[in-house]
Amino acid sequence: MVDIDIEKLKSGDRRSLSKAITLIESSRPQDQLAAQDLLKKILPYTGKSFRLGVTGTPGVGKSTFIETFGQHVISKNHKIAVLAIDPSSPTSGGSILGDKTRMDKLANEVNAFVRPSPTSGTLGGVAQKTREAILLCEAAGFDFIIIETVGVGQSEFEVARMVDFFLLMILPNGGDELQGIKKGILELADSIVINKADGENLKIATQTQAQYQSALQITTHSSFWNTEVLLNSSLQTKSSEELYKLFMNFQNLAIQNQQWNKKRQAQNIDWYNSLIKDLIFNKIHVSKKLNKHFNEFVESINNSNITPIEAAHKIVEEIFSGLEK
Ligand SMILES: Nc1nc2c(ncn2[C@@H]2O[C@H](COP(=O)(O)OP(=O)(O)OP(=O)(O)O)[C@@H](O)[C@H]2O)c(=O)[nH]1
Ligand SMILES: [Mg+2]
Repeated sequence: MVDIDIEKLKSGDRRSLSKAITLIESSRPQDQLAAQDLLKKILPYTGKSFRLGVTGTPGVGKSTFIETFGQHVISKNHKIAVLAIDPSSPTSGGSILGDKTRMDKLANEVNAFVRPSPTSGTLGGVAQKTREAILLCEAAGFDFIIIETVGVGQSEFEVARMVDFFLLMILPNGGDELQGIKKGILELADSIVINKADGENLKIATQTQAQYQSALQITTHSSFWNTEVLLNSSLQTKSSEELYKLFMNFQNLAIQNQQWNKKRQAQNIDWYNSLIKDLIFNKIHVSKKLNKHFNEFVESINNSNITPIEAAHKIVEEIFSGLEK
């Protein structure tokens, strides 16, 4: 069994932090118990960070941005942790390596911790584990946390629900404006960055910026913050300072407007709710009897012998039957 030295973890030891994240990602029942115990113990030391989510299509330049920006953040006396969520990695296998190689310099910094995406199949899903990993990084003294996610499946939405600031990266693309942007994502973005705004791309990036600016006018956002469309190039360090100022300004405004803690509280309750759903679902599969009935219902649904709604009611009733009296 993995044994985590909490004092070492709190002192910022990256090996202990790595081990702790491996523990929470483990699906072995005894590891899960140890993980819950660990999270309980470190909880008082969490919360003191800026949590930034970065999303965008593959190749938009997320990792390159984090590599450059991360080093800038370190120069501002922060300790930075980067966690990646890659829902496509189990099949493509490519992006994990990509993340590693494109954050080489950052990963070698003493005040940085870079962790690639966990393999899927972890209980409760990759995104849930990332929430726990955020807490572990905070307990280890990392006060600037970046979650990188490819815009695949639901991962963007899940990341938006666990960060303070959600950054959407877009490629300069004059022709097919707003294409491929999932419904609801623009509303979630606290900033939109048109990336690779350099060299020959600059002109088209400016056009793309204008398109998104007008698209934003018809979306609703929070009361205290104005979502802007910015240009970025990771080839220039000037961009890093501008974005850093933007994030710190957001934090100050959110605190002044009593929105900083409010958002985190809402995210915690949201997390709590989705955990309950996950845990109930897991219960079905750890119980031999329930699992058998569950699979029988799957067959019955396939054979049109029962409706999905009836089957779901039956399973849920079975789970709670012992508690009713
Ligand atoms: N010109 C220019 N190229 C960039 C910039 N940022 C990234 N690139 C290039 O774009 C390519 C993809 O960059 P990544 O940072 O790996 O993109 P990503 O979004 O992390 O990609 P995935 O992790 O695969 O989703 C690389 O070849 C980078 O060198 C930029 O600001 N300007
Ligand atoms: Mg990447």
